Amino acid sequence: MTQNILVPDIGDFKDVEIIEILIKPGDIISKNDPIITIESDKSSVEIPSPLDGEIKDIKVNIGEKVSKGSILATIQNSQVVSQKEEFKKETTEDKPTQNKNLDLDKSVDKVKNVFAEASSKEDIDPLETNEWIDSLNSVIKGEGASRASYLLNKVINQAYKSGLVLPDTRTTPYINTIPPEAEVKSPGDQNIEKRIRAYIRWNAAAMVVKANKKSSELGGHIGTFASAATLYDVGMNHFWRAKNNKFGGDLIYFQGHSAPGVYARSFLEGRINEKQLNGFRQEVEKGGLSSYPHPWLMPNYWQFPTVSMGLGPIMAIYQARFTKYLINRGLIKDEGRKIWVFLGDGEMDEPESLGAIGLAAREKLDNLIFVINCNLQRLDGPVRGNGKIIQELEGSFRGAGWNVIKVIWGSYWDQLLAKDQSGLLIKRMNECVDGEYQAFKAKGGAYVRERFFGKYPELKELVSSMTDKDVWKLNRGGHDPHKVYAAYHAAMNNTGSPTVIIAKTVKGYGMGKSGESINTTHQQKKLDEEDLLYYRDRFNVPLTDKQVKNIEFYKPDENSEEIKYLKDKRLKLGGSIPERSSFAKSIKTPPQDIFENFMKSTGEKEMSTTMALVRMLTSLLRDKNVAPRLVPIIPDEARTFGMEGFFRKIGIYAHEGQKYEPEDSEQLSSYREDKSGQVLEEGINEAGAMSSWIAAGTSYTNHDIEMIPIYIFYSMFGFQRVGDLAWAAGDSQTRGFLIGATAGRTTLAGEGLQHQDGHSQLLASNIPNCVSYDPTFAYEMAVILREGIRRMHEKKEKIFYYITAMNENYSHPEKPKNADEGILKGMYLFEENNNKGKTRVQLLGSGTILREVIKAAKILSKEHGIDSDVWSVTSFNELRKNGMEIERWNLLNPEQKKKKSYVEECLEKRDGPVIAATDYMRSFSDQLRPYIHKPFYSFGTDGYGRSDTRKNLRKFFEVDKEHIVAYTLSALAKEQLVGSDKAEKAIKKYNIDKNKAFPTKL
Ligand SMILES: Cc1ncc(C[n+]2csc(CCOP(=O)(O)OP(=O)(O)O)c2C)c(N)n1
Ligand SMILES: [Mg+2]
Repeated sequence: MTQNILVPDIGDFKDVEIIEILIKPGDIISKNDPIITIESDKSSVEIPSPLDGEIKDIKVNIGEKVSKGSILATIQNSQVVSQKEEFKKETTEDKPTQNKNLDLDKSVDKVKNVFAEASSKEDIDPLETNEWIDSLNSVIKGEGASRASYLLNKVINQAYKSGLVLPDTRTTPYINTIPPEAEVKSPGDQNIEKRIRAYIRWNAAAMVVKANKKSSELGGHIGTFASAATLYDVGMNHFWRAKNNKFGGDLIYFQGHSAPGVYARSFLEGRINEKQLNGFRQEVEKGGLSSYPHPWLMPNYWQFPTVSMGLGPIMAIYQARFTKYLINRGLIKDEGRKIWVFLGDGEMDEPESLGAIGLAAREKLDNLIFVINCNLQRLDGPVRGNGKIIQELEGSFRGAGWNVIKVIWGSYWDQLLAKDQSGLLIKRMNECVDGEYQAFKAKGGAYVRERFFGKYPELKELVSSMTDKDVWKLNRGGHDPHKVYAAYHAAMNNTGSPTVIIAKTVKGYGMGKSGESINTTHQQKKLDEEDLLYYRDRFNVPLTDKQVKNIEFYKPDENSEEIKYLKDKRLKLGGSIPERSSFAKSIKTPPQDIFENFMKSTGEKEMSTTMALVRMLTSLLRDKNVAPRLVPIIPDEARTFGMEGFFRKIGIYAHEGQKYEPEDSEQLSSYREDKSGQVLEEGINEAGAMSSWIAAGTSYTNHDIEMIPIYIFYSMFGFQRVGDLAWAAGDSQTRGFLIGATAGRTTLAGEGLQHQDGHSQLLASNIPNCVSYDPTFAYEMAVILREGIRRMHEKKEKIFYYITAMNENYSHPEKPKNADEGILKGMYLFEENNNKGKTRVQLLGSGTILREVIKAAKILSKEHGIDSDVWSVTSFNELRKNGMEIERWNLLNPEQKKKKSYVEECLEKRDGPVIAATDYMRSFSDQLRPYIHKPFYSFGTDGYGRSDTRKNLRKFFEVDKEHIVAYTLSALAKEQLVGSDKAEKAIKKYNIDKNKAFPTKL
């Protein structure tokens, strides 16, 4: 049966132009294949075929206007499926997953005891209290933990119904989450592991001390790794699986300043040699080691730059989410890989650290494990002297929906806790604040006996048979490999939520008076002989006094038990960690003609470069190589940029699919969420979106699949907002596009000061491997975009692209002949104005202001008899880079024939002074000054933006055509190429107020 294909509901739009017809009679098409592209003044969108079949007739032509219900074509079909039915089909498939964690019976059944609470003054009937506790104990014993939890929840719900004010349950008592009876035991040989750990500790400290012997400028940290050694070792020996040809590998985000410990282990593994250790923090000569994890500097080793505190956690959360995205889109296998993230307790104060934990829980990222090393100290002093950081973090993470595992006390405490029938021990543990806990570890066993246990006679009695040394030995959980193993094991097996392990440790563990648990620990990088001898003895490192004094590294023989053990463990876990590699295949660059349409003039038709870009993306989605790899990332601005058509077309990623029928389900750009959706709609969250972009742009190494992330944002909320993440992206060798949309100080007219960006290009220029462009015309954008794909995703260059896109609609000319090379290098001759042929000027412009320059050139020519060459400068930043490099070469080769920068090549044979104008600060175009050996004037939008019309704003910032004309005449007068009266006249004619203050002062 032949049916009509109609224009579906396209929202508020009417009389929308057809810009592309993608089918012809006789084509056999499938349901949802795009058939026609329509474009309003804001966005373009493809109309999909509602059914499978053969196209019979096309009823419309390009340029024709259509509205809802217009007939587009006829099709001979099989079956029409209504959108509603489809929706139902999709949602019924996705049942919510069950939280398997509720099934605690197996482990908790073993718990013999529920710790008694200490009686307090408020307890008016302790006997009754005990009865309740006994009842609970007997349910746990007889019927298991699930039943006990069920009953308690019922009781609590009943209490809420009765209007009771219940106590705060964000936190649990200050004890380990996993009771000793439920701990899974480590299969490791603890004696060997202890020795290995001791050698790693020694070498980590030695490399810092040695570097600082050379020069105290080099710096480094000892105390951090000293506190975290066990946390890393247990992971390395038992949990972290490396990437190899059978498995994708776990991803480990190491805490930045614990790097010496990571190198020290690699040294024992034979991956790093002594010379390299001696080159710690000395990277200028080849072969040194980076201060911190920097993939840029150690590209085969480090994977994640973490040292800027707070970036590790947010990037890791989005890494875990992106891993699930790739799995749900069917691009990689689900191999149960985990993302482990090591963090300092001080670091958790960074807003970025906690800022995305809600997302991790909401998206059920059970592939994510945070380990927070709570050594209770940061750089200056205690993290929470007056409180308890562990409890605070527990509350935040539990509140957000994470699986929280506290590892507070080491095994030596187990017996004491078991013996304590009064509940006073937990009471004391709960009431002490971190400032006290820190002092306990700084001041020794006698002090702990007196200040901790001494508060209650019962507790003092509890430890009466222990020596001070024994009391001192009561260890913290994060230093106990058994406790750490049990926690890691539980984290590995948790499903349905992310896990955070909050481990209590001692900063500078083992450093003694030189730096154990004292406020200055963080800064300790020099140990004198006595300190070193103490450290050696503390961990039994088999070095002679002389070797210690020489600060020698210690590495046992290759055939030693320790080295064999350590290597065997890594072999069983699949290889080395950390290691950075990539086996991703290149993506073939789309053919030249994919952007053919954009090379032609748009005639009367006006559009913004943002619209043009979105159309290009739509074309890319038709390229079979590129389409599945595109990752459009948007922070709640799809409609601003005319991208809402993507929702229906490729879907919004949602790990649980869509559980509701969207309000606009009948519309062409309906808000369609899908488990295999392609768009990452991040909400109002630029830091998160940027983290997603980094995850996608490093997918080639972390997941061995090349992806093309395109993150589109208000340019003002780009580098300015998330500059440090952009820096980390460069370090990570992220490949992909950042699109600063609504760019320019005067194009986003009404939005005012906070929205109008006149500097993002300059911020982009700070990042060495960021290639940036400010195109004006659709064909420029097209050439740049295609080349970006070629350089990054086919040729795998270590660069990323920043392109500004505008929201001002205007018509676009045809691409001038042979412009491609210049577009990519940064400038090309757009047009020449040859009229009178006497006086000439070189006019440079970019972005929307190039159009003012073009208009100014016409005025200069027609009204003032000044000829000009108009240059479209697509990238002042790229030209600057080229200029610097050539200038340097020339200075270094004084006897050689001088090379010419590209700017020089373009301008040297052209007459007249050079005038540049952009929608950015003057420093943007000023970058070319050293390479232009002619009088040079730059005009820009220095100062705060403000609301007004584009015309008024350009006048205010003096970058409109009138100012360009007047200033050009004045510049020519200065060069004595025209009379100064001409310039004066123009200033009067255009009502330019000479007394107006410079815009930065307004
Ligand atoms: C954004 C940022 N600000 C400041 C620093 C400097 N810094 C490095 S380590 C550190 C203290 C870290 O304390 P914590 O997170 O508790 O780690 P610990 O060394 O105690 O394990 C500071 C302030 C940094 N690296 N990054
Ligand atoms: Mg700390």
